[in-house]
Order: sequence, then C-alpha cells, then structure tokens
Amino acid sequence: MNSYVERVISELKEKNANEPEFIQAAEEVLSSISPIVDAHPEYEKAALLEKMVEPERTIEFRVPWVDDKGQTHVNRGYRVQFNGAIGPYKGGLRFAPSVNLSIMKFLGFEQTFKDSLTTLPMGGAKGGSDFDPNGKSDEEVKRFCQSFMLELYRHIGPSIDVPAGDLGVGGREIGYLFGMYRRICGNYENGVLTGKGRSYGGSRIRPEATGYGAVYYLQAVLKHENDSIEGKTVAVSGFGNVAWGVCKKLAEVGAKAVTLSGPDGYIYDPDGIATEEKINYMLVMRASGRNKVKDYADKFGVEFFPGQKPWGQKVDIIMPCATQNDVTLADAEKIAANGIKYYIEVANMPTTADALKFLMEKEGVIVAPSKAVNAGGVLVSGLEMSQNSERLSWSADEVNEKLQTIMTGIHDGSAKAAEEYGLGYDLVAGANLVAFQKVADAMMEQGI
Ligand code: 2IT
Repeated sequence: MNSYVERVISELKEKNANEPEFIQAAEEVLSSISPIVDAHPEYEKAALLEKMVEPERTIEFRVPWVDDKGQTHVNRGYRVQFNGAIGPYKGGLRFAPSVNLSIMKFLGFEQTFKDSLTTLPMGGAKGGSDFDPNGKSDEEVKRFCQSFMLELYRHIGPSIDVPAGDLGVGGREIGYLFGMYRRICGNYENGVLTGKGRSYGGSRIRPEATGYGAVYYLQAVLKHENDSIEGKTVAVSGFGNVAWGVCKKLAEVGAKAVTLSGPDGYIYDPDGIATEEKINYMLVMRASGRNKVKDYADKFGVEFFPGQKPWGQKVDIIMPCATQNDVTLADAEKIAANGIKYYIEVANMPTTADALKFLMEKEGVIVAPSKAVNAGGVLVSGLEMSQNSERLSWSADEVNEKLQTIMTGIHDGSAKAAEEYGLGYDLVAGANLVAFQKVADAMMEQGI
C-alpha cells in the first residue's frame, strides 16, 4: 500500500477512535485507491486525503417535540455536509434510535463517493436524528418533522444542500418537512428536498429507484458472467422501501426474492415475494409501524424464523437490503459454504469488514459494493432536482430509462477501471477508484 495512504489510515483510526462505522467506511475507500495516489505525489503536499476524511461541516442540534399526552421529548438532530466539491451537498435523512455521529459520518462519507458515481453534480451529506418513528402517531411524527426543520432550514437550499429520505424517513416525512420549510422561507423552492410526493414536484420512479437500480446493476453483473436473471432465487433482508423495490423488479424480470427480514427474524417464502398482493403487503407492514416481518408469515402462511437472519438459505443471489453490519463473518461463511456466487450489497455498508474481506478473497464469489449498487436512489433524486429546476416532469419511462442506462454505466465503468489497474473483475476497488478520481480532481482543481 502507498505509504501516504497508510499514514492517513493510521491517523484516521487515532483521531476517530470512538467512531467505528466511520473508520470502517473510510478505510475501505482509502485501501482501494493506492494506485491513483502512487501516480499523484502532489496529493500528499495538498493533504488531499486528510481533507477527504474530514467533513466540511458537521451540524448538531436540539429537536424538542411534544407527544400526544403533552409530554415534551428532546432528540438530537444532525447534518454532516461531508464534501461539496462536485455539487450541492446531497444525501438522505435517517430517523432511527441507532443514529449517532459515527453513523452520520460514515453515511456522509459513503454518500460523497456514491454521488460521484452517479455522474450527476452532487456532493455528499447525511443527516437525521435518534428519533424512533416506530410506534409514533401520525401527529407525533408531524410535530417531530416540523421541529427538526425549524433548525435544519437555515443550513439547506436547492443549491446548498438537498436532503432526502433514508431509514425511517419516507414520503410522509418528506411532505411534513417540505411543508414546514415552505412556511418558514415563504417561497416555493421545492428543489430543496427530494423524494417528494407527485403532487408537489416529486419524480416518477423515485420510490422504486434504489431497488430497481440495484436489480439493473445485478443484471449487468450477470451479463458480464454470461448468466441470466431468469429463474434466479434471491435472499433479501429488510422489508422497507429498498427491499420492496428489489422484490418488485425481480418479479418483473422473472426472478424471485424468497426471504425478507426484520428485527424479529426472517420469513422464507419458497413461491417468492412475487405477486402484487405480497409486494403491496410489504408497504402495509412498513406503514403499520409495528416493525415485525412475522406479520408476512401470519398473512401468507409461510415459515418464520424468530431471531435469525436469512443468510443460511441456499439461493442463487444474496441481496442485503436492511442496514449496516447485517452480514457477519459467520454469515459470510454460510454463504460461501452454500456455494453462492453473487453477493450484491444493497443497504449502505451491510457487511462487516471481516466478512467483506472473507467474501472478496473467496474464489468464485462476486462481490458488488453498496455505494455502486444502491446509487439508483440518489441518482433519481438528482433527476428530481433537474426536473424541479426546469419546472417540468418526465414520464416514468423517461426516468426509468435514464436510471437503467446510468446504473449499467456505473457497473461497466467500475469493471473497466479495475481492469485498467490490473485488478481483474474487482467491482469494490473499481467503484472506489472511479468515485475517488472525480472527487479528487474537483478538489485539486478548486484548491480546497
Ligand atoms: O443512501 C442514499 O443514497 C439515500 N438515502 C438517498 C439519498 C438521496 O439524496 O436521494
């Protein structure tokens, strides 16, 4: 490894010792980009890598809100504006009890490189709160969103920073956030948020985009391997928006998701989560706020495995769609023992560092990295920004076609970059190399 890269990794670990998720994400990128740094000795003098692992700005704020009984609660809000070199900061908001500074920084860092891969002009950011929307009434969620925006509004704008949804933040929350932004600012800048409803400037295909994009990326991998998607079985984790889009697109192209998971365990449906009724039921389960995947087993009479993950199932393809660190080394060993060839990360950083290393070194396993596979969501957010700034609306076919073309391009560009650096078909290194180069060029040229 390049000695400058090595030094920055060791400083990163020292400086951010209590931020394990951030260290994991940053180390993964830094350890891929040595060949570029070797060719650019000027980076060290400009401290380019040290700048890249330090957010441009981190905002933390108090979010007080009143529950239905009149009791006031206080949560912590965040916005980490990680890197704005290639466009306005862009990235989702996550509402979940697990949210902390390390998680926000890891997601903002990943977002910088993901947004670079989309080829659209977007910088990287992430935000959110440790507020848990599960089990809250609609009015409580509304009051929370309004209070959150009462602080966030001063840090965002259509050409400053454009938040969107992530875990716990969907169309309903984006609606409440935009309503409050519009009241505070007194203008109709709907390009300030993406993932909006269709009635006020949302893009077609945005709800489906992350899942659809992941399947388009998967199809490009299969094409590279002279394989086809027809009849393939897929283990999916999670049952939120991303898993929903994946199941829907898999069914459409003749494959089937056979598992879903939640905090309570996982379900196995050998017929596939492939009918309209089953796919729509995922939305019902999510909207119920119960956060239990067992509801699916009860409704459709399939097997439920309490407290377990689906990674021991023998399938053709693995697609973790839940959240970070969902697949551990023990899970990875099961996946390899089952002879599964395609390991397609979908959620942000779903694989622990040791599990990822194991799978990447395993002969016959192809690993596709989340920052490339799940880029379809923010990509269509970028298209939503374009439509808003031009005050027009593209058809579903137009958006879908752009999504498919760019996702295929992300795969092909990553494969080509890895080849060029003599790394073979390494999609993880390839994505990091392509994403890093664009951000590095912009930062060096701007002298920042
Ligand atoms: O992780 C992600 O890329 C997102 N949550 C979507 C971000 C966006 O701005 O659409």
